[in-house]
Amino acid sequence: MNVITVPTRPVEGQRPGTSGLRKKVAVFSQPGYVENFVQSVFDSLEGYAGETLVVGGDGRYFNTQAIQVILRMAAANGFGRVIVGQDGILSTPAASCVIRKHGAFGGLILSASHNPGGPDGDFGIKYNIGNGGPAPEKITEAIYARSREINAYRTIEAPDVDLSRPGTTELGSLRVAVVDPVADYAELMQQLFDFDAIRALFASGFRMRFDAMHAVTGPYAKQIIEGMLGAPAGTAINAVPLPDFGQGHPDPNPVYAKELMDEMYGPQGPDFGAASDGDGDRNMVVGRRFVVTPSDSLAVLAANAELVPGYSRGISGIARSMPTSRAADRVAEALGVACYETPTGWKFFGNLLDAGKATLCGEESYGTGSDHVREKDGLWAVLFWLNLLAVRKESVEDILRGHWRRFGRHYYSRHDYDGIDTQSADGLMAHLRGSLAGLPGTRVAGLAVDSADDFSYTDPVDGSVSSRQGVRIGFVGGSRVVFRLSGTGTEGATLRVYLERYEPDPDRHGLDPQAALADLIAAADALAEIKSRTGRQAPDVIT
Ligand code: VG1
Ligand code: CO
Repeated sequence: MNVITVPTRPVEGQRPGTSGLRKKVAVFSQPGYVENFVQSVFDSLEGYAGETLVVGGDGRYFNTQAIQVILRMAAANGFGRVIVGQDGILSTPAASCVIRKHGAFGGLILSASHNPGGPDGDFGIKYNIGNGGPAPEKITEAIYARSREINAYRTIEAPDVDLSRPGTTELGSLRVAVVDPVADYAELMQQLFDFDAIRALFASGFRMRFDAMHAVTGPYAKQIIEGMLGAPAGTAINAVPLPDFGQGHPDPNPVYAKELMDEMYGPQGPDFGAASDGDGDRNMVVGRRFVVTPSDSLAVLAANAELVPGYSRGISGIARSMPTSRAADRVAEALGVACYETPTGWKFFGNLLDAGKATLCGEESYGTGSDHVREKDGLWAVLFWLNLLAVRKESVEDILRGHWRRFGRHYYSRHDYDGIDTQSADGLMAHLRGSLAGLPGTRVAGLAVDSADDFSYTDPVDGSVSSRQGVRIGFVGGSRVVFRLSGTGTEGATLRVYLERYEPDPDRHGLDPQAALADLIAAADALAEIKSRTGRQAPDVIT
């Protein structure tokens, strides 16, 4: 094997964000760009000689080109084996599953998740460690530091590997195993959920629609929901991964999953609807004419976990990202288990899961998961819901209404302002941070401020500190507004405003969420001067 050392120079801005490096395809396809980043990753790791690397992506444009580059570089850098999904496909949770099951050293996942794909769309690379989860900040910072001083990368001269057929080939001294991307994952799902009960549910005429949004979960949903669980053919729609996701925005929320929402709210809608994102780690769950917020979904799964075989012995704890509503906290309290509040991004759950401190995790951004892998897992959440529906024999709406009667309801919404000018966004956050000390005890838009801070997290396992993770303003009575800037966007800045109000009174559980949150929306604008600083009169996306 002839290893070539290619001289290179650092490129600007290869700093991994909330989940990996995400840029426009045009940026990723510059000569040497992928090579620089991948070499920076390898240079930041130790002890991988002869070890296994898992590689796969969500099928978006540039996926297979990047994979071929990675295979040659993995060979040149001394990995012993690469496990790669057939056609370059591996959903994010499936990659996590494969890393764990085969004891891999780590994995490279090619995805920009819910961001649009295609030649004008986005691409991304994320490194996951041996527990199957996203690299912690210590590693991503080392990768970034390395990318700023890199002067050479290693590769070999070799033809492309045929990814279209399962089997093993040699690439220099590297063994490349092309595997069925669904098999290991499907086996794990079978261990966690009562497939017989779900099969009986479908056999009884229960109707479901799963929208894969032309992204990676199509093959998984076809094989598991239609194949193994016997749902009628056509239950999974948009189920062939396309390089441009059919020109869509593969983000499973009521705004972008419009096709599914129209059907769920139409005449004779199915009993249950679900969708997943570009790389398969997000999920949206919908009943007939009834949306479930991700924060509520986490709380419901936690409250009912013992009904599902994989969690029948109970859960050890719950973890949620800071902006996620506190609906899960109430369940944790009732169950007598701990509830952890972490910064945004799945990497912060890894230590808690590894230490057995938490079993279930969730984020308001349509992310739910458990200790079965170390990523959020879209299809897992859908199967969990199916298992609950099969056991409880109630509608999604009835389950939620029962939950709110027991625990109270957390009205919740996120307002996103996309593609705003970076300077205005930074100015807005600086202004907010500067005002924090004077806020408690004052009134904003008629609401009494109780607390104000910039969230800082100390990892209870390794003691690492992550500061400046989002501005939180608490009001007397328990309502909350949170502000932070996105770490996954590729154009300008995205301001996220998270709004939450707790309502214990069951007679007031039927309000429209935006109406229920109206005074908080006004307070958010007064606090952050959103309209005047961004020039926007309204959010681009409300979820
Ligand atoms: C967003 C979400 C966050 C999620 C991240 C990655 O990050 O808010 O909860 O973990 O995307 O999700 P940000 O920094 O843009 O708010 V995925 O499905 O894109 O890997
Ligand atoms: Co995703």
